[in-house]
Amino acid sequence: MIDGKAYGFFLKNSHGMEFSIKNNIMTIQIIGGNFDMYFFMGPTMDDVVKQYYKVIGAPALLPYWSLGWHQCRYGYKDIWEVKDVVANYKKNNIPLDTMWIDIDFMDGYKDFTYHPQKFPVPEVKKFVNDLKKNHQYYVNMIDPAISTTKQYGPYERGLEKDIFIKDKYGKNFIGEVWPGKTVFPDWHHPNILEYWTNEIKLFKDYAMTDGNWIDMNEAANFCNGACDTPYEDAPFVLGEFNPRTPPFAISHFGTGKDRASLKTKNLDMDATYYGGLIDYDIHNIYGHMEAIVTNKALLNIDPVKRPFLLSRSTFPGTGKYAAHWLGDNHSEWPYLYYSISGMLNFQFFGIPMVGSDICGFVDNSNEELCARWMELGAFNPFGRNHNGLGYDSQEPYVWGSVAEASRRALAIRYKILPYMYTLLVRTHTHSEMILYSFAGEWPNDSKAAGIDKQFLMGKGILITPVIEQGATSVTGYFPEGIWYDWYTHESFSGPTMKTLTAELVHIPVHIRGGYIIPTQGPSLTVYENRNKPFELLVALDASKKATGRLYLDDGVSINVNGKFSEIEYSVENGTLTGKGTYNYDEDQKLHEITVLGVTSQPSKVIANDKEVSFDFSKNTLTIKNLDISMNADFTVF
Ligand code: MIG
Repeated sequence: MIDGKAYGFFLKNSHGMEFSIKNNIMTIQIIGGNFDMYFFMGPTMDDVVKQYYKVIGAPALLPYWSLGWHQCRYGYKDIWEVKDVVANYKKNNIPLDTMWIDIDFMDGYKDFTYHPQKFPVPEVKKFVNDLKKNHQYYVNMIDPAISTTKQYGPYERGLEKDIFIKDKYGKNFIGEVWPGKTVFPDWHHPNILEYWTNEIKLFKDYAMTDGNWIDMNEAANFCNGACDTPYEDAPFVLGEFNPRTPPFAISHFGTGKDRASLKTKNLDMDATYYGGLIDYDIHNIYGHMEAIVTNKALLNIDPVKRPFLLSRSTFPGTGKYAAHWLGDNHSEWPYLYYSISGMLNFQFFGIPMVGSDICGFVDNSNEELCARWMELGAFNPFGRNHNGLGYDSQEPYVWGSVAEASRRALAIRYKILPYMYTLLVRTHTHSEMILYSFAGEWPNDSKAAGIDKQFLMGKGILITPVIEQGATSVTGYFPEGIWYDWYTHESFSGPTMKTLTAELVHIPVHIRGGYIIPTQGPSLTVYENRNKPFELLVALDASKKATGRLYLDDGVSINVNGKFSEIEYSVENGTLTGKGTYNYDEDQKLHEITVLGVTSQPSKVIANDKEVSFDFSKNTLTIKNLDISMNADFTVF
């Protein structure tokens, strides 16, 4: 940002590179490829993002259910423990849409297998059926590396198709990952899609998954280069290009003198892909290519439904194929804080469906941290509690206060799901974002520019999380406009700094004057939520105006065949209107409208030509028991 104007630049290059900033000068050192640069001239942050998405591709159309709550951990010991987790969520009245299983389900950590004792297929099948009955979902993990165990189908079939990455000598490149010695699929191979589709299909025949998680796809390797042909790096010779000794050592596992060789925990730089490509040139797109191939494989298997993928490694454009989580964080307060800027960055990067490992991955979490993290987590676009191997359980019901904090914050999330889903779809259709930063939204407000502890969900809801240990209040900045407390509907005007009390189970949330938020529920699953009547929360600005919108479709089809509705709401001159195009047949009706910021009591309220009863107190007008169709225009004044 310069003088309130936003601009961006994108260097499209898959080579190793290093950026450094010293004395306000940025130096970029790249070890190969083209100098393919784009400049985006804004002038708003939203424009820059739109311009960038135009180059890299807009985010994927994701299923509605993926906005529900997700639970995961590394280290669930068997399928019975996983079932208990689902049951405990229900017992504690905490919403849960999707249950995840990490590599623990695998037999010897081999992809596409289930452990015969701990995760026997018939039990997993029953688990999946029970989830289906409750309209809940199941996602599990696929790592790229394929075990070289003899008689292991995915390996044997891959050998037959000859689709693994080769080493310098032309034989399959051997690394090591969780299952021991492995080979790596070559995503550039013309037969890879057929191979990968078949493996995933066979795997899904054991137990149907609703999505997959692709991890370790940097590609990570436990050896430094090939395990079977290790070598020492030779010194760089001027005038001779050798991928094993690049002319400039970018920072890799260390900086300065400690920079490691690029093969460290990696493939060899001369590991070779189809057509002679070497890892030196395309290392950085390994995960991106896996996301593309896996997305296509899921579509081959089910051409109707929107694929849901979560990828650890990403590249510009990956958002078109997968969501992302911020990777292995620690169960410590600073990581709660960093997760905010992490999520905001990924809005710009084209993967707006993003979240952190809620309550923390590495180390034991604790009651206070986990309560605060669940509160903020409720406003992560991708909301998933995830824990590392061997650490204390941290599901939200483990501590009473965390359960309560989760129920309260997730009640808001589920209530605003129609609003969030509209945001999610518009990332795909209009290159918009889900979360917005203060810097982008108030470019001419110098105080807003420095705010990295608060953010907006859409443009109408402001989140002020507590991210400090021991705090029972939080000071936030509220830019120009009217701000309404989510819970009490009390309002105040910005710009102002405000200290808000926030007991352990409370996260401050404000509605921005000028916005109309469509809501439903809250319930404990997305499915139940969608079977609840709609309400509108109208927050008037100083000129007594407000706008909002709602997008509706079946939430799962990749091609909705024109069956969607888009409604624009607006309040002007004391009249609320809903106008739209209606091609999705919505059963639920609009039952309630709450208008915040009404200064005098109206003498009567007329909804679609009929006089209706209302309540008025403390500048809030509430109209209940309405029965307005979601499939037609309406007027209320
Ligand atoms: O080396 O699959 O980032 O989320 O739980 C660990 C086990 C491999 C790393 C992922 C993490 C996941 C874990 N994986």
